[in-house]
Amino acid sequence: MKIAIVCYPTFGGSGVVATELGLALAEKGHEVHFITYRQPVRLELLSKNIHFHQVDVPEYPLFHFQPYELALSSKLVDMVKLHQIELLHVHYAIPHAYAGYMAKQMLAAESIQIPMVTTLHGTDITLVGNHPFYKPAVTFSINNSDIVTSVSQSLKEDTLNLFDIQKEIYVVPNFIDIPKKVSSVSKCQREFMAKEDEKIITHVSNLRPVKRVPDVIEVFKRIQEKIASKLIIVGDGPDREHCEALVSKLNLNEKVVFLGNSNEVDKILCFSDLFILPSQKESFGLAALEAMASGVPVISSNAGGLPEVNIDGESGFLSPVGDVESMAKNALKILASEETLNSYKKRAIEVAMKFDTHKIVPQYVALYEKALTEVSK
Ligand code: GMT
Repeated sequence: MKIAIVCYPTFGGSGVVATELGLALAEKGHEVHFITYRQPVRLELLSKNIHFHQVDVPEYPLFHFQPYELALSSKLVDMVKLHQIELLHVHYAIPHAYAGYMAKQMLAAESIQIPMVTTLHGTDITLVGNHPFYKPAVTFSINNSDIVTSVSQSLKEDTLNLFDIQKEIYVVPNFIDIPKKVSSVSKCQREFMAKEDEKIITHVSNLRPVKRVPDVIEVFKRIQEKIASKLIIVGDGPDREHCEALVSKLNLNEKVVFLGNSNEVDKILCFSDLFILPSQKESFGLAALEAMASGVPVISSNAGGLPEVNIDGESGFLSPVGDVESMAKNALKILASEETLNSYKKRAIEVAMKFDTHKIVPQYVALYEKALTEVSK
């Protein structure tokens, strides 16, 4: 199959999932064309089956806002024709499903029928897409996609509750190539980060308010009162300054490290003992799955799709949003002894295996085939 993938190329779960999907499809022999404004972060190698086409939006002083959707839909039309692409898979409804629909219509006018699969990732539905400014366009784009998928059952339910949806929504969870991940780090260099007797607690996110990073710090404060430990915060975003100030206020400067954005998350997870994800909302929680796949148990909130990923009492624990006392108590339960920690680590990998690439990617391929059959009828 020749597939175009449209996504956000920056740090963030939806872009990561789209990129990993493209890589997995290419490995299976499909021809994958990434179409976006920058080469996706995790797309390091272009190969025979992987292509990248950059969407440029020329700056024109008359425009207060540069029209990215227009440039994207035109680029999609050109690339579909040039490379005989058979299917569009757009990740994140705004504005990708909208631009994809326009491209479909322009191509139909030239008698080229191409199906569009739209994958909903979370914030496109629960935070941004639900805003009255966008809602009619998001509803329209979902209803006019040939296939709609969501990354969790919880996100499917949110979508049906928040929008007037006439389409079937297929749940296809996020995934990770677990064997590849495990073999990607040969030696955990934990001595760079902590003393031998210290535990390493990690958080990875875009440090937006929805991630509740101050809760991570509050939970850590309670952990380090009982167990020698360090906290590593990976990622960057609007809450960083506020969180740095909180760390100073709580006198934790010696024990908390802000690493900023990193391409070495696997190396960091390799020497982590516990992962904290206390989000307000989380359609899936790819960061939690990545931690689990590296054998790191997860202390998380029970928001959105997190209970579908982090299984309470097995791969870690769930607590109500904002309940830092319960999160700290659960963390201490896991860290109680080496033996307990190791059993949670082992179970975290076992739970993560449900989301291995080789189990999930065939579900997308089956939906592509369904879309292609339906469009050719
Ligand atoms: O979490 C974010 O703010 C980034 C966002 C994105 O678009 O990348 O993540 C969403 O999609 C991820 C991949 O499907 C999910 O794992 C995240 O749970 C989801 N974030 C939220 O729902 C807040």
